[in-house]
Amino acid sequence: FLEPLSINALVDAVDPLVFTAKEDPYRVLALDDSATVLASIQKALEQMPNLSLRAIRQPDLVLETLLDFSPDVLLLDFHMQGCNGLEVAKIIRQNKAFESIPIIFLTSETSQAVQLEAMRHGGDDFLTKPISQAQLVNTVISKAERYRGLRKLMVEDSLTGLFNHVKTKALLQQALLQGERQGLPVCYAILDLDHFKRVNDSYGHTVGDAVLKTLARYLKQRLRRADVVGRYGGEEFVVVFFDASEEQALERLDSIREGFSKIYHAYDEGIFAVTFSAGLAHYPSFSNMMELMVAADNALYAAKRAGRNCVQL
Ligand code: GH3
Ligand code: MG
Ligand code: MG
Ligand code: MG
Repeated sequence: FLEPLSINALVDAVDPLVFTAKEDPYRVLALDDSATVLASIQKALEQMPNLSLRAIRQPDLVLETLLDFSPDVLLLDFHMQGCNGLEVAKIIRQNKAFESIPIIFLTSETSQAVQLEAMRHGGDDFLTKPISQAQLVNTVISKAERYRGLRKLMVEDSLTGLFNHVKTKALLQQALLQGERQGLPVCYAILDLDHFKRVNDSYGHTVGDAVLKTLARYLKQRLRRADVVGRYGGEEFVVVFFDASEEQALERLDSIREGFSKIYHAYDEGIFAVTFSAGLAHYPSFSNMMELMVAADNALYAAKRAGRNCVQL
């Protein structure tokens, strides 16, 4: 009979960095016309290992730097030569991509009226100069944390922590563009659990959910960093294999299929196993995203008809 694998051992083996990206420091953009102020900000923030700072002095660089650097928080000088921080904030907020980035004004204004005005124009907080190092660090980190959390919610599936449907599609598109630019193949797979309705009916929905989480963890564990794993919906998952030939992707996915089928899942009264079927399609054999997705779907359907627990091209 099959050797049961310990689910706990499996879970422990998962690299926690793959998706939570803890190594990715919070990015802080500072715009101030004073080199002295920027130097003191740098001095305060450089002691923090989880912060990465970019400092600029010209307001007209702010939009391109926001795009390029993708900061988690913006420190914005209130009074600049020939330019007002409020105006800069308004321009930033007009841009859909930056409508919720935290903006912290740096100001020597202590008047409440001015501070209220700043908040009304899209400021999230302000720090009064001279700024204490501790206050700067605390404010930056708390705002950046919150913003990262919000951004995560928008791209993550809450049950499994995998990328959600919307983000998965965006990442597939990105992988195809990159594949095209670099002349590299990309494979796209759609996975669907076999007879999953029966799992729910026999063991309950909560146990079904636990199976979905286990598959998510197992996929993350078995795939490379360059690959994308998402939950496409219900009990369907997708994988994007970057720079993988059809043979390579097929071999890896089939090995994952086999490995997963040997994991035992627990319910109140015992253990059981679950399998999945998968369809795989290859770029550039299918050269646009819609064609690639339809081809993978057809292959999945063929895998189901062929008896399930298999991968088809
Ligand atoms: P097949 O092998 O043909 O795919 O059979 P199936 O029963 O897996 O397929 P079907 O599409 O008929 O049913 C999918 C089931 O997956 C329906 C639903 O009960 C279950 N399901 C979908 N989303 C979730 C979820 O988030 N949690 C749980 N526990 N079950 C889910
Ligand atoms: Mg100034
Ligand atoms: Mg399904
Ligand atoms: Mg199914």
